[in-house]
Amino acid sequence: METRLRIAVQKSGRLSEKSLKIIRDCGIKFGSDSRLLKEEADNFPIEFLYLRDDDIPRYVYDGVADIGIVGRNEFDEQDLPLEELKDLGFSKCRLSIAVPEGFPYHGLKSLEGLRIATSYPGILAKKLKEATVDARIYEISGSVEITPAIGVADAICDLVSTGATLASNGLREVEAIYYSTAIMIGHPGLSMEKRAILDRLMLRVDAVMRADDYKYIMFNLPKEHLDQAAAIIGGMKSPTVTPLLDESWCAVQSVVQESRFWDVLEQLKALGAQGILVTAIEKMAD
Ligand code: PRT
Ligand code: ZN
Repeated sequence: METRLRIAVQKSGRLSEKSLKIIRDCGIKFGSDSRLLKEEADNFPIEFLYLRDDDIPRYVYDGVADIGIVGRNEFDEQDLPLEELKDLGFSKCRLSIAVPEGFPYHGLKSLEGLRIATSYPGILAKKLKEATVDARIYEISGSVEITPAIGVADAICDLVSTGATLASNGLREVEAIYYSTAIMIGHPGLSMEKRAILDRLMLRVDAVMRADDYKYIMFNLPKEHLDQAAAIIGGMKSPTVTPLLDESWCAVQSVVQESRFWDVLEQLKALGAQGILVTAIEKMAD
């Protein structure tokens, strides 16, 4: 039987769609029928296990799955000896302390002796210990944000992305203690065959992620400004330069980091660049 790498992804929730998208962007075809527990890809030796996110680190640890995609928060909370393969960057959130409106908060010390409700007792306890704050941690698996109102806790420590949930429960976010994104984790003792499949997958994941970080840019420029333009663009390689009929001009093509894109565009305009075209890059490998 052909060896397949087994990847655990969240069955349904905040991580599901983006986890599957990144695999699909790698050119791997599958049905993604989330009613299934297990599914094989058509054109790559991997199979999917659709699970609850909380269960993913454990399944990878036990070797039921070989790799998995999970929030860093879940991975650190469970603190299992797994390999972190890649930060995938999506599903950003933070774990924050929030208190009822009117609570006088002046740093973690304000929580001394109080009750804090959270689903992340491990991460919170570590942070409180570092700050030498002695508080009582109430572990709660869901709806942490309602606990102050019903008198169960004085403050909470919960995941936040927009902050809307806290606001609608009359809570104020006072301190972020931890930041999370989705990560790919792996079983540390994969067989040689599985490791080889993983390497092939990671090459593709890297190419997809790198492409997302860059734009392809093309423009015409007076030749005399070519050196300055190359310096502005920076990047991995010198740009591709093509002569134009008008000999005092040339056409330039290059890749530009997404984060610097607007800056670069303005500076090129100021140099006299014309006909600037920008396109997304689908894949990019070294
Ligand atoms: O059913 P299953 O157990 O698989 O899913 P789940 O309900 O436990 O997890 P899910 O899908 O809610 O979250 C999965 C992962 O997404 C988390 O482990 C985080 O890594 C990440 N993530 C990103 C978030 C959020 N953003 C987030 N905002 N997880 C939860 N929230 C919750 C938060 O707990 C709070 O209730 O959303 C609410 C706050 O959101 P805002 O936008 O109002 O601030
Ligand atoms: Zn969960």
